[in-house]
Amino acid sequence: MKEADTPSIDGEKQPLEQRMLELFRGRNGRVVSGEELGTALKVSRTAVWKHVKNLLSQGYQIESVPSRGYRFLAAPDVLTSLEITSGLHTKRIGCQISSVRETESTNLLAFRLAENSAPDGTVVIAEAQTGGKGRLGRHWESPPGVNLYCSVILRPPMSPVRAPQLTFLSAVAVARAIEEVAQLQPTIKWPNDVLLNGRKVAGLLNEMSAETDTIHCVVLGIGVNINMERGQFPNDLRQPATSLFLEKGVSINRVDFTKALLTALDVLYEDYLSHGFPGIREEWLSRSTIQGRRVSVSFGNGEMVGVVSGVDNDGALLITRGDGTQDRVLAGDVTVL
Ligand code: BT5
Repeated sequence: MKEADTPSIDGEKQPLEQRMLELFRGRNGRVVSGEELGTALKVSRTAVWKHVKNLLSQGYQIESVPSRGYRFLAAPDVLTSLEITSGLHTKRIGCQISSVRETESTNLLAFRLAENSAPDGTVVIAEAQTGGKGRLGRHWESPPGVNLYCSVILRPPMSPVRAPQLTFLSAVAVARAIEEVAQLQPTIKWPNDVLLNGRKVAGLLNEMSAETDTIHCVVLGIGVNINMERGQFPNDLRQPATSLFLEKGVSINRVDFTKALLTALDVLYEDYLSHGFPGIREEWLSRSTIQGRRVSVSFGNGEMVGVVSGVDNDGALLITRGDGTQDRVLAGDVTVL
């Protein structure tokens, strides 16, 4: 599971090992003989052992019981494509999953895969990022083994001007996954923060490759702090941050969270392709903390103060100023006053 020079989907051996895992799991910890595995998977007993060794090298705990076979003990707490694909029933999102131990940024890796024709719905996941990206060249803290760093390649057949709507789609998907897996109530702050009790638990960085009227691909970059502990956050964050673990008080299974997120993205993306933005905008607004609030928005070289009166069809924030005039803001940082 190392990142190759030319990125590729790490799935060649996967279907067989996936079926092997499913067989083991169906036995609930009982011993399965090598012969039975070989017959079910249509491979020799030597090949069975080779695949068991592969699973062991990925951190699965499988006991060899002399003269009887193998007993599955536990799956590793790692975000491998093997673990995530097992039991994932999505139509498009996660049709291919590439998981790596470490990369500079999953968004960069996703663009490299997209250049090599990775299909709509391809997902890239890393256990750690050495150069995780926020917006405007900012850094995203990405320690190994505790969080989720993923990027989803989308190729929606639509005009590039609609691409900002997909940030709303990913924010709603993250919020739904948090509710489902951690039973917590997140809120969303325009344009790309998901918060728990006012602290940032997830950030979104959507990037696009496009020509005037055609999208080549949009990469939805999603970082969620899952089991990050207080001491793992740097002191100089722009706003208070948290993790699902810190809010909930118990650690959250990262594989379950990732599956819930990919499922939510899949449902929302299908809905978006068939019915457009209105449903997503409505859900986003219902989860937003800034509707009707007086805010200051800073962007590039300026600042604007006013009351948030909504979000338009392009995903722009609508700000009503003191004199009643309305402005549209497409990018910036919002502070509630
Ligand atoms: C974001 O930017 O919130 C977008 C973050 C996107 C990260 C994902 S991870 C997978 C994919 N691959 C990437 O390389 N990126 C995406 P922004 O709104 O600019 O917020 C960045 C600011 O959040 C930083 O300047 C810090 O102050 C703060 N920050 C950094 N790491 C954080 C963390 N883990 N949790 C909360 N806040 C953090």
